[in-house]
Amino acid sequence: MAAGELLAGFASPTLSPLTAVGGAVIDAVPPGVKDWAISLFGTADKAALLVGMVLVIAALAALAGVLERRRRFTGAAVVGIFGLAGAVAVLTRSQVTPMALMPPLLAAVAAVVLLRFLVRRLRAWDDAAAGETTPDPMAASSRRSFLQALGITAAASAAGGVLGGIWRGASMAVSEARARITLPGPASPAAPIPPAAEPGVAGVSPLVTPNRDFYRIDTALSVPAVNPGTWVLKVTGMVARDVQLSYADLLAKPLTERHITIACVSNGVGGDLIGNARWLGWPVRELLAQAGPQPGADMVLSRSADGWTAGTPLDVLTDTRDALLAVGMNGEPLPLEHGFPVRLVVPGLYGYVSATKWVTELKVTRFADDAGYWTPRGWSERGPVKTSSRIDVPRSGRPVNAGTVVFAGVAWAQHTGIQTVELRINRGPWREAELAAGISLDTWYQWKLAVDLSPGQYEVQVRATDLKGGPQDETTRPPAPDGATGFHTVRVDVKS
Ligand SMILES: Nc1nc2c(c(=O)[nH]1)N[C@H]1C(S)=C(S)[C@@H](COP(=O)(O)O)O[C@H]1N2
Ligand SMILES: [Mo]
Repeated sequence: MAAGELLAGFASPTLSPLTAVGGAVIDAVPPGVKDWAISLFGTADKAALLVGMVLVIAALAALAGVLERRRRFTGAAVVGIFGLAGAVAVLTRSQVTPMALMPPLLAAVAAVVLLRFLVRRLRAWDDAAAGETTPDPMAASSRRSFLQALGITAAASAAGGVLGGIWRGASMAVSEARARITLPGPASPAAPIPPAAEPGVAGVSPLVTPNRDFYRIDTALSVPAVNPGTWVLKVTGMVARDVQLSYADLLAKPLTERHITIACVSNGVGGDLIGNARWLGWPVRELLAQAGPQPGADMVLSRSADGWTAGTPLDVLTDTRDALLAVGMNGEPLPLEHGFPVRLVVPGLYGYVSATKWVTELKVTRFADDAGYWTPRGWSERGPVKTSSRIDVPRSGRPVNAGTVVFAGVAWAQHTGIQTVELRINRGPWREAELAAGISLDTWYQWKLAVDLSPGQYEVQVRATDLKGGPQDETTRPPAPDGATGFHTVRVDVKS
């Protein structure tokens, strides 16, 4: 594995066999398993997958050793099949070149050679030890020879692994390029946040989510390292003119800055796969206007550097909303995990149909002809965000003191806005909460309600109504295929 990662590191970080196999696993698992993994591990899902892969590889290596010791080439066959699987995984990834086959093949060849080398020494020790009754110098020396070979192998793997860490050099180079960037000021700045927008109840998620706390969801096992100096965005497909844009071109445009709340379709009721940031970018509608979409086109298939795609309705990208080709997040260049150098941010749609990170192409097309990454995997073709609300405090199951209990949280209906938030206790009548001023229709709102509660157990639920009068859907549904619905419910234990 170290040999494969090492070669991939020198060639291109995107060729890492470990990453390719992990990526293939992510693409192949049924959507239900993906949901399960996200609910179990949250944003540690990738670390969990890597740990799982290392355990599986260790088990296979042990199996290969045991088999090879019993019968020549049986263990080598296990290793060979594993290398083949790695090669297939690499081939199914985007941007395949013959070079991409080299790391898994080298890994397999290195593994077979090492396995034969070690087992031969182990056998020599086996033979020398067989039938030995008194301490035998032959057995001792073959034992020493085996342990030496094992030690050398371990040391070489560790060194290879460390050197393989050089593959991170690419993303480090991109991190350094990012650190040197100074973003221009916005031609159209974000409206100031009204002080009343954040009533300041302790424990409520902050109105603007800091970058380090912003949820991250994507299929990229290793963060794509995209060099802003060579990045280009191509507008292709059903357009009057193909357009190309460099990072420098983009920074020279009159940029728009807006607070926009984005959410993941996998966010369960009450979940935290949602965040609000101040994005800086160029309106996508201006870029599309330059390209001139042809009549009949109704979708834009955006593609990222790692091949992931999203299908966004063309009218959403050309209407008056602030759909942005974003370069900045909360006053910084986009963090690498959030799509550096350029991503899409579209108010009102779930991320899987709109928020392409590391974006490199916008293909103007039709829903009848193309589909984004998640659509053939069982998720809806269209993904408008569903009106929803969440109770942040008190936390479910956390005991509170009798008397005045302050409930507070957030509610969202991006691009429509929130009209009211209501709470009900033990399925009693709905009571209207105090809704804080919003930043804009495209962001979430905070709310709070103080309630007098005597000691006991309470079930508290929240619901929101959007500014068009649309009520939050009360039917309990899972995230698939187009977003979870139902009321967030917390259980509160009030102590005397
Ligand atoms: N390249 C790429 N972009 C992507 C995705 C992805 O898997 N790959 N996932 C999307 C999904 S499902 C969501 S919810 C948002 C999350 O954006 P964030 O990680 O910046 O919060 O990114 C979107 N953009
Ligand atoms: Mo998502």
